[in-house]
Amino acid sequence: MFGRRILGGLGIVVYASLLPVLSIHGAVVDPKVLDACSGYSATNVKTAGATLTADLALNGDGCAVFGPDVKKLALQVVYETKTRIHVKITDASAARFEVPESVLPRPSAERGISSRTAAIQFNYTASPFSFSIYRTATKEVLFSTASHPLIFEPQYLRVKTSLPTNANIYGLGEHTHPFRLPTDNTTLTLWSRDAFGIPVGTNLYGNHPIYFEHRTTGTHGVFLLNANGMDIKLSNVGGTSLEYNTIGGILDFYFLAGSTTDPTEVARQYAEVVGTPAEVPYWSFGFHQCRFGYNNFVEVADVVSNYAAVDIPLETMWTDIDYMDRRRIFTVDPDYFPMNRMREIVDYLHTHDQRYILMTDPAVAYLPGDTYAPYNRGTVDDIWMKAPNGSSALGLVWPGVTVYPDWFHPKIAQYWDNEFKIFYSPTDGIDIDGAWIDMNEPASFCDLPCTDIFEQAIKQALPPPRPHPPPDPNTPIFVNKTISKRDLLNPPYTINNAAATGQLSSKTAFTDTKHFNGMVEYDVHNLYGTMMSVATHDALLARRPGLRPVVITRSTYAGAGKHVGKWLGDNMSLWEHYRFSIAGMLGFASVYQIPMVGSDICGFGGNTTENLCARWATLGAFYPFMRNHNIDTGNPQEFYRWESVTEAAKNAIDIRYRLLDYIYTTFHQAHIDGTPVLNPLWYKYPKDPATFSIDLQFLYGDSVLVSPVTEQDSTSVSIYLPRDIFYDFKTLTPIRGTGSTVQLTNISSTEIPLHIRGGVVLPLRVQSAMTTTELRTHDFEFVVAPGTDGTAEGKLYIDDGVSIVPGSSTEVATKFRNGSLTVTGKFGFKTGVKTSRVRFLGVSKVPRVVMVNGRPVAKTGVTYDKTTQVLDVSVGLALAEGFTVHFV
Ligand SMILES: *[C@@H]1O[C@H](CO)[C@@H](O)[C@H](O)[C@H]1NC(C)=O
Ligand SMILES: *[C@@H]1O[C@H](CO)[C@@H](O)[C@H](O)[C@H]1NC(C)=O
Ligand SMILES: *[C@@H]1O[C@H](CO)[C@@H](O)[C@H](O)[C@H]1NC(C)=O
Ligand SMILES: *[C@@H]1O[C@H](CO)[C@@H](O)[C@H](O)[C@H]1NC(C)=O
Ligand SMILES: *[C@@H]1O[C@H](CO)[C@@H](O)[C@H](O)[C@H]1NC(C)=O
Ligand SMILES: *[C@@H]1O[C@H](CO)[C@@H](O)[C@H](O)[C@H]1NC(C)=O
Ligand SMILES: *[C@@H]1O[C@H](CO)[C@@H](O)[C@H](O)[C@H]1NC(C)=O
Ligand SMILES: CC(=O)N[C@H]1CO[C@H](CO)[C@@H](O)[C@@H]1O
Repeated sequence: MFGRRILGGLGIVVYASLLPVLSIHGAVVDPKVLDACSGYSATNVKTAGATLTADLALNGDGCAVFGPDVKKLALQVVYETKTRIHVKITDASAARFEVPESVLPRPSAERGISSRTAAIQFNYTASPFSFSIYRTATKEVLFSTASHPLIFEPQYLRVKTSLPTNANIYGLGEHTHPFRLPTDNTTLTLWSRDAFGIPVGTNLYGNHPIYFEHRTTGTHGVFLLNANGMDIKLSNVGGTSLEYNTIGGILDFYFLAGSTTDPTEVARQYAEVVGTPAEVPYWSFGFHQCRFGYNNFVEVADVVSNYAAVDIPLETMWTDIDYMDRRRIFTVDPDYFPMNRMREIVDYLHTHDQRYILMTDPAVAYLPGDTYAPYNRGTVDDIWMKAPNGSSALGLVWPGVTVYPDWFHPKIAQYWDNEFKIFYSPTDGIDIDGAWIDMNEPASFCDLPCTDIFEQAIKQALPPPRPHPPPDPNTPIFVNKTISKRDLLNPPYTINNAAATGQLSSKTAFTDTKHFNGMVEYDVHNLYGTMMSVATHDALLARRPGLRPVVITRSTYAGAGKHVGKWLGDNMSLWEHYRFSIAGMLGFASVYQIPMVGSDICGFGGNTTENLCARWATLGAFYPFMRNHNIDTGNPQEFYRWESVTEAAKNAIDIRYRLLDYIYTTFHQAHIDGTPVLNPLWYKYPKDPATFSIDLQFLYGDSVLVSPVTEQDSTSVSIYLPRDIFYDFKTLTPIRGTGSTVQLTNISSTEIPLHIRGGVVLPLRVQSAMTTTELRTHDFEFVVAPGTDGTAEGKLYIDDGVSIVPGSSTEVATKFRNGSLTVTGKFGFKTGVKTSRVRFLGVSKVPRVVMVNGRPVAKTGVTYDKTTQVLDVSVGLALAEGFTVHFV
């Protein structure tokens, strides 16, 4: 779903992506003007334990580039853990907006930390004030503002650090850029935007001001905890640099030491700040089908039957806004999607171990004096965002003129929970299994200056509003005007917002809109999607207490992964977007701690093709969140529409499902400590510069290398294999990587090249299934793929798959050394399944003897294939205790 404009209701879509990217917005400031500012001087520097404080006084009159410079700042530096330094610079004399703790709780500092034992150090120069962060052991400087003065004005803050030439920078999303960001003149703008198509290099839905920088000497991270609109500029002019330009808030940096050997350390350290991802139910890794444009309940039911007819596993059916009565949330269209028939569909799905998910947008149709209960109840509770004069702030979204829920209102949780309880009631509503939330930037279709929103609703043919609405009966009068010295609509520094006119309020809520707690949209805009995510997560939890909610959102802020998953938004059915999906996904899964992520398979906008859809089905099977979805004006693209796509989907889902416990285990680890679910190659080969920019291959978990064919109608692909041992996933034969590219040819559109990275014991289900419920009844096999040192290790985590606090779990550790696999662990969760066999890869000769638990295995239980070097050993033991398999 997306916020496009339909011109004259004719279904003409404006494809922004097809136009050249023009930088028509954004402040153009000569860097020399900024660098000539005189900055601040540090005085009154005090250190106490792990804390340093200082006053920063403006040198002279400042430079007043975008307003008067703040005269006196307060600096606080805290060594919070051995690997984290928190640097905070605020206005010493006045409170400024900071991201509320309710949205992003701050990590606490560990006790007994001292700068002497920390992995990184804060260093500063008193005048003009600058600071740097360096590695304690090597003195290597990681961040330094030395060449660029600090600028701190009411609506403009600037910090600029020097970087190594052509630095390897990852993160700073959400954007459509290569995973390794180009440092040459790149602006990353953070301002939630309802973006249709794939506007390369523009601001998109979410905001993650975190970057990881990788060097062969180590990987570190920098998180700027600031939610205001900002441009982050990477440049190679006068040496590579990174510059923050933000229009509000404070400078609140977390420096993460990362590690000199393991890049994934920095991911875990970032998780310590923003939280680890929510655990998701096992079923949510099943295959999802969705589209915009299912016209009625019959079509929805047909899709379910059609998938069953061709034996493609369909776990979850979805419906877009089509189901709503005049596109009003919490309603069904009585003629097209009548409640009794919808309930019949949901019942059918549930009795077949399948699930159902519906879209919910935040905007509520503005219908004073009508019988639309969600509007009336919200009005009684007075929970809408407010215009500066105190009346409800209006937006223009799918149902026409709307109001927006204020996620800061103290009654909002009660309101949202109640609406979910009523409409999604298991007894007389739609008993959904998860929620899909969209348009939560929040989006508005009103074109600025938006002087007559009702007229625009008519012009844009959005469901017909009344021409002259009565005023809201509760509109307060004689309300004192908010007095703000800030220009909330058009601040002096213009961030590079790509929305229509480029003004902050373009295509979204007005930035002078007020929240219950007095905060203004100018400051909290970028938090809206995340706050709706939390409210929706909690509303689902209230419906089904104790069970892990599934919420898939479009807009996110740092920390959203603690509550929800995310789809990459409204992409197009283009090869370019198929390729971009990997970089987009790596950002969320490997950096931003939102690993339940995927892009619309086969593409959302435009029409897909058979070849693209087949390839995308195979790539999509390695997205953590696997969903096919498309636009109402596009041709249908369910996998069963073409024979080759049917076969591609079956093949890929077969592999995905057999690997599902492996990825579920990886996800569990991510939930515990933030270990990435997906890995760019450089996370595992940090000393190999050839891996730093690879974003067309990635590791699913730690050990399954995915290398899709990336070009239209091609059957070959050049892949990079680092210096290591790999095993072809299909044949299981060993392949030596030599640190060079390898050409793979004759890859049918129903296949995807996969390799197991040596050093792992993979747990696989022996066979796939039509539902994940059935899958959980199938036995396991362990595939032992030794690394270059001849050893391998693995893990397997199983619980009931749905409970937030599972009563029991099975946690298996596998270890292979010198011909011997030991399987140990605790087996608290009764899986009811067996380990049917163990497959040892890269075994160079027939073993003389094979033993399970010290007893020789009968000849019939052992097979050895000389060509593939695979040794299969039957085990047949219940997965309820440890065992060993040994061969000589
Ligand atoms: C710390 O900063 C001072 C300048 O104030 C500089 O002389 C010194 O080299 C810096 N130390 C490190 C390790 O970067
Ligand atoms: C940087 O990019 C902008 C927008 O594409 C362009 O206008 C500008 O000339 C570029 N600057 C340099 C130094 O290349
Ligand atoms: C409040 O301001 C809005 C525009 O933001 C305007 O449409 C509305 O009529 C005003 N209401 C009152 C009561 O002045
Ligand atoms: C407006 O402000 C004045 C002075 O601060 C105060 O006395 C009055 O109660 C306020 N009115 C409202 C409606 O809040
Ligand atoms: C898709 O193709 C159909 C014809 O098969 C055409 O009518 C439709 O406009 C196309 N849709 C898009 C979004 O390009
Ligand atoms: C390509 O693969 C197919 C099987 O998928 C096989 O029949 C055919 O011989 C192969 N062609 C070449 C040139 O290797
Ligand atoms: C490996 O196993 C062989 C044969 O069982 C034995 O001779 C050798 O000592 C073992 N090596 C190690 C390092 O355990
Ligand atoms: C608006 C947009 O471009 N959305 C997404 C389209 O798809 C690519 C890849 O799937 C994403 O990176 C974009 O964010």
